[in-house]
Amino acid sequence: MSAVVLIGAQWGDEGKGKVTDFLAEQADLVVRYQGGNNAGHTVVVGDQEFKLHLIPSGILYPEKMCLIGNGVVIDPLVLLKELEYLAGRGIKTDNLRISPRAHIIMPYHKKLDEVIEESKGTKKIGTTKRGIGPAYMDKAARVGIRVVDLLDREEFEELLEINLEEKNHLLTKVYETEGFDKKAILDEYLSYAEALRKYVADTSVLINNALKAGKKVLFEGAQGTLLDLDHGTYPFVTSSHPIAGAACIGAGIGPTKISKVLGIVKAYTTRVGEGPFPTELFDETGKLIQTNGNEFGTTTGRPRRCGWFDAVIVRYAARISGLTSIAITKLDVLTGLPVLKICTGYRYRNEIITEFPASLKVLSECEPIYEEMKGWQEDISQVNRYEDLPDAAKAYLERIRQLVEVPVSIIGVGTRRSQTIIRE
Ligand code: 2SA
Ligand code: GDP
Ligand code: MG
Repeated sequence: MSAVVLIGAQWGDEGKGKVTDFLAEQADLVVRYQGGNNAGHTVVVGDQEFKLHLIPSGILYPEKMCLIGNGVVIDPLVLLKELEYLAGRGIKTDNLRISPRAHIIMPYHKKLDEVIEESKGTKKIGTTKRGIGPAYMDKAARVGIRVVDLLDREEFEELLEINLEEKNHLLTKVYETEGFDKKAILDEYLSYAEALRKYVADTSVLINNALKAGKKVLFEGAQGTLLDLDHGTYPFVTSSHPIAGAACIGAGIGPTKISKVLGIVKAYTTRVGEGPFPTELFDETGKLIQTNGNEFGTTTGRPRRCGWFDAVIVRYAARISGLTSIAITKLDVLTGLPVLKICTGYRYRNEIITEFPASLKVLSECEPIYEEMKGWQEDISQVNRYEDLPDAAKAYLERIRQLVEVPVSIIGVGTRRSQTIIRE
């Protein structure tokens, strides 16, 4: 491993946090490159559970450098609270570095996220309301405020004034809600600037120097491929790029530096928020998977919609990110189900589609084509060698490998580090 990118190959919550933590043991640097505190990555160490939102899941190892790249949008208050939460639980955090080029989430971004969602009525996206979309909107509109600007009082004040003029107009006149007071934001954010200053460093330089010195870097994606702004189920997506290519832009490294891309894949499918989901289950099986898999949002607590494994979307993710291997997580959750279904393609009118369609109208008419597989009844949560898995579980994994055309290198059978099967 020199530079490995780890991404979600479905709609997020595949268990990226757990696998990042597991692989971080062999890494020197762990880097977040997109998204913000919409992400929720759960890591279980011994009998302790940690929920991380902005800080890379490598932070639980005291000797690893953890970097927040330029492609991440940072809510400074959330970051400071997360640092406090970790310190309170005995975790060393002075090995964190933040890019000066990362954009800042401002109070008006969070308010706009709320009012824009509300104004959409039945067409709402189901965002986490953390201000992620509006912050990336400002970045693209070239009016965003970056960490480096926050650290410069004069620059920050000027940018804040320009932004407030526009945002207060939008909030009060278009959305008919309250605007924001400049002085209050200025005081609040300047205090965050002082608290965060010591963590700010050119993360691109740190990563490239580390790679030159032969060190190992793990890039931790947030959300998942089908939530990608370009490649996801647009407009039901997030505003960043949770795919492997984004690691280059969001961390400041060249594509030639990436050696492997690991796709994290849940043994079934989940989605939180609105938007199409062809293999969604609305029956008792769906509820059972939700309960057994504890499928509730790590950030918002919202119940996650659950469904059968969809090979069309994972094969799509394999193509978009050039996956070199996959980790299949939460296999243990399927234990006890008599029959498992895998979606191998979609029936659209008189055609069979195996490539994920761009049109949501087409997608809404797609009927999943299922292949049935035998389930297993044995408890697999203590299995640590592939050979010791029940035959039916091995057959299920093998069928996924064939359909996705990518080798399975890691299998998750529980939340703990030890509940991980490695297959070379
Ligand atoms: P946003 O807030 O603008 O990024 O929302 C846009 C869509 O992206 C989805 N999204 C997510 N989907 C899965 N997991 C996410 N993180 C949390 C978790 C979610 C939670 O780990 O469980 O706690 O609810 C995440 N973040 C964003 C979101 O649901 C919208 O569909
Ligand atoms: P992420 O956003 O991809 O990091 O995933 P989340 O942390 O939001 O959600 C995944 C959940 O599944 C977390 O609660 C993990 O502790 C849990 N998890 C991860 N891998 C496994 C596994 O192999 N088996 C079980 N039962 N739970 C797992
Ligand atoms: Mg999550």
